[in-house]
Amino acid sequence: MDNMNISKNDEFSEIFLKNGFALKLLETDIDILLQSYAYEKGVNPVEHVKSRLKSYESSIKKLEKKGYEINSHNLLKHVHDIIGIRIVCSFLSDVYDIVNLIKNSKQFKIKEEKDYIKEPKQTGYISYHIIIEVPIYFNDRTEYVDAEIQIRTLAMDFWASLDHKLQYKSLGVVSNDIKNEIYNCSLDIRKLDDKMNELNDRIKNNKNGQDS
Ligand code: 0O2
Repeated sequence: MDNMNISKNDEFSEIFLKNGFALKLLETDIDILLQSYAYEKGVNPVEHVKSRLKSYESSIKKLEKKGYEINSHNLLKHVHDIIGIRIVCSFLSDVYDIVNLIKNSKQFKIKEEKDYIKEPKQTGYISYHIIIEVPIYFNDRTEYVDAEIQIRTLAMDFWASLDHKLQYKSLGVVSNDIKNEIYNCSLDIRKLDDKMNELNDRIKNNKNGQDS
């Protein structure tokens, strides 16, 4: 975000400015947390991390979609993912290891959790979401900014990225048949994740001489 374009007294601009600050802090915190974990364990369960600041337009669209009046109060109250960080892991068990890592880390204040792995959304969407509050120091006081961390496997990420284009944010009309087929693909994804997780467990056990 270009700070030079911020006009004082504009409540929306101030929200996005603070979110920009919080994102920078969070990116560093997450990076340090994940690197320290990989160093300690001797393996890296994370394939990649992606972060983004939701655009003003897309934040307003989200408020509209939820049926709220467009104002800064509603934006703060009802849009919790202006800051989004996505941690993509190799295996299903890695997702829960990273979830626990974040939950046990004292630096993050957890506001909400959504386990769409245990209970996928109607579309077939599978992922684990944690909403946290990021403290920022702004004009002599500490304030808290919401951020959404999505933790998922490569397979879940593959499905979600394509679903995003095909259906979730598509402007075209998607028939129920196609919706069902996309949903069925998510069941296949889940099966693959379970299988890969099982193979990973067997290989790990084999290292200890338990699988021949
Ligand atoms: P974008 O463009 O990805 O940022 P709520 O907590 O229910 O009041 P919210 O934030 O809608 O409100 O919660 P939810 O359902 O947990 O969704 C948050 C994000 O999860 C979405 O952000 C998507 O990124 C992702 N998501 C949720 N459902 C689906 C789905 O069916 N398909 C795909 N591909 N992604 C999904 P945005 O802002 O809606 O979209």
